[in-house]
Amino acid sequence: MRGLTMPFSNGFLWGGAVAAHQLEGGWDCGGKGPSIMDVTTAGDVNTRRRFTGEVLPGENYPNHEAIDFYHRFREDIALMAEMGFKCFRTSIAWSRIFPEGDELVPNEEGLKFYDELFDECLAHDIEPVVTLSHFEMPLGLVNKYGGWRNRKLIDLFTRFATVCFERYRDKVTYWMTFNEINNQADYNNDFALLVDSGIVAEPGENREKAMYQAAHYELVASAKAVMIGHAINPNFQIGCMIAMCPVYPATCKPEDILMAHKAMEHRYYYADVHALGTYPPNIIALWDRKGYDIDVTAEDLMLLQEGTVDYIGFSYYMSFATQWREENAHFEFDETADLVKNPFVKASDWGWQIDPVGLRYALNWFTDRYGLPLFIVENGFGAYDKKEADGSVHDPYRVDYLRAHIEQMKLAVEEDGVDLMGYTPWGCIDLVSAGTGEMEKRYGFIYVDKDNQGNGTLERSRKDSFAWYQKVIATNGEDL
Ligand code: BGP
Repeated sequence: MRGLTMPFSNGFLWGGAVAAHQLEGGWDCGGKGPSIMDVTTAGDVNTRRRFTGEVLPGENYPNHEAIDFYHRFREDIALMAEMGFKCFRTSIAWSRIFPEGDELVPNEEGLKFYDELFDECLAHDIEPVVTLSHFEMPLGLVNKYGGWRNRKLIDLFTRFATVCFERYRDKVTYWMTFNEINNQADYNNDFALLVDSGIVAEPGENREKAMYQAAHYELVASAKAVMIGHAINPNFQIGCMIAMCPVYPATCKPEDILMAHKAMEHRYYYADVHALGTYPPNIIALWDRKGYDIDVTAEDLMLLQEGTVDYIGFSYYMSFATQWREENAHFEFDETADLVKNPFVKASDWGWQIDPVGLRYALNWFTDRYGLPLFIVENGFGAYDKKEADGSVHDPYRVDYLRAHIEQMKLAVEEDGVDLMGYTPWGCIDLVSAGTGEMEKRYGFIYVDKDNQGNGTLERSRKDSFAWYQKVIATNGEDL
């Protein structure tokens, strides 16, 4: 039994998280093929990025070089080790392994890169935590197959997953299948649909239906991957990855309460399928009401039941609030139309509402619903940092954010009995923002000298938060 003064177990996975396309660079090195992110431009604080489908001259593609982790990972892993990381969450770039996505034979040079990376982690006693698909499917799969609209993707993904599981069976124990699979619940958003499903919506296409179909194929592919992974190594822990933004009702008006409930169903049914192995009745009812004939076979349903996940990985940055609109007869949640500002919380420069208590709420919500171990695989504060003349970066706002969230995490474990496996703050080293493509939306403990235009030496340095997080890990979360 854990004592009350020690909320986190000895094996608690303190670490940090990144994703291949946001830090590796080397976009055409080592036989890698282009991914969807390699043909997506930078945006800015107000805009999402734009998919151009090919590399156009004169455009800024921030992922091409990113922070050049591909060539500098040894130096970076040494810094993570200095902070005391127990684990490091990254992803495998699918198009390093299968450059076009549908080859029969994987690219050995790509596989070798991850061998070296994982070996480097293990040499420092850092456990790699690996996401198979993090926003960057091979572009070839979008061009040839229409992305996850196509059932063939299930086999292509499981081929990729099998190769990774077999190759790294003795190096990696913790896996996740699809990063933030539920972002596509916001299907009117081009970027969300692209990065989750590789869908570039055609004019007049029913985006909602396309999303449900694509997500179904992904959920089946994930279930198959879980089964394959467990057969390859029964010790594998294979989780899903959910973007958790709890949706609160703006008031206690009954319709607002119901609206928030419906919004939660809409955003998180993906987790139900991953964890419980079945579709909740509200989704089936919605498909019926709208006449959506989704391709779901009896075999699919069996696979979903057999391939449920071992744990719930999730990101938590912010909470949402919603209010019912009278014209919304079916209580359908639309992230553009139905979000309202929460007057009780502050927001970051990018408008992300800062709500540490929401993390405790999320931990409780997942636990009550699924009873599975939880892993907070992203959390963090994107902010503008200023490098002083002497090279230091003072980022007390980042420490404040993380401290407040860890405090809530502690309460969830101590007072609510949540089974928490680990905590990996996002962007532990500055990297390219997924949403905007900016470098200057920084999350790191490690500063990287590069700006939004791509200028800078790429030199790494320690921010104030570096020493703070080092202390947090050394004291197993006691000294915040
Ligand atoms: C999550 C993604 C990450 C990431 C993070 C921060 O949605 O899984 O890839 O980047 O959010 O978002 P952003 O980079 O847009 O600030």
